[in-house]
Amino acid sequence: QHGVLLITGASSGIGAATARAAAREGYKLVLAARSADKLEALAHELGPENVLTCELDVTDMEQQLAMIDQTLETFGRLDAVFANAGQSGSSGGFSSADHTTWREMILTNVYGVGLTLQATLPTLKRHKGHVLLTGSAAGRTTIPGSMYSATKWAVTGVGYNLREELRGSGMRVTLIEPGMVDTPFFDESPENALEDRDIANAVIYALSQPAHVDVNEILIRPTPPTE
Ligand code: NJP
Repeated sequence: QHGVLLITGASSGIGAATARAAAREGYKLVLAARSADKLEALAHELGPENVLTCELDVTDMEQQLAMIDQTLETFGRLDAVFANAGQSGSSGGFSSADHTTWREMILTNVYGVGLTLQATLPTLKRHKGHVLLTGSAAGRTTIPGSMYSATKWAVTGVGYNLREELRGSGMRVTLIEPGMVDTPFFDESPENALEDRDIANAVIYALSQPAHVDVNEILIRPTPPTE
């Protein structure tokens, strides 16, 4: 019995793959994203009795607070949160990228993560809970002219600063840093990419360690092609 795991951005890609892996491990799940229909389909697949779906835009604090209320009504506790929802914006460099995509991307990737933390931490603290964040390999290396990369540097900072805030609380913080993953994040499948379940495996690894083991960061990149 592993307790209750809440996943944002659970409607596709890494979040949905993590939901599938965690369901196999015996977690009860709270699945959140904007696409209610996709969440319902996933809940149906996983067995609705152990799954709560929440329609959530991570940039809306009222919806975040409603999600935590529903979680407590349904399961009575919360043990882990995977703040994974994120978006990419246009590339092209700071001088020429389409800046109109920046606002929503920054709000989702940075502000949205902060709101998920603020909404869930009071409840998580009761059970010495575990916070996992989807940062990125792009959040510790550079992609020339990429505002997306900059948002993920911010997520790296959130992870480090949160760990300091929670020092001594018995809580754990894990930063998951994927390289290229073949998910609906990209309009076309990238070459030489990881699969969503590769990242899900890393999340399960961090979650399933004993209480005295705090997996701080996992950086996962695809193996470079041999030719
Ligand atoms: O992509 P995708 P990934 N409020 O598009 C949700 C990071 N990452 O699995 O709301 C709430 O399949 C969206 O759901 P919906 C990436 O930055 C990826 O690859 O229904 N939810 C969907 O469930 C992101 O942080 C790669 O549209 C919102 C999910 O987010 C995370 O991995 C590499 C939302 C996105 O799923 C998952 O992305 C890397 C909002 N406002 C990091 N906006 C990669 N794929 O290569 C979006 O280093 N969502």
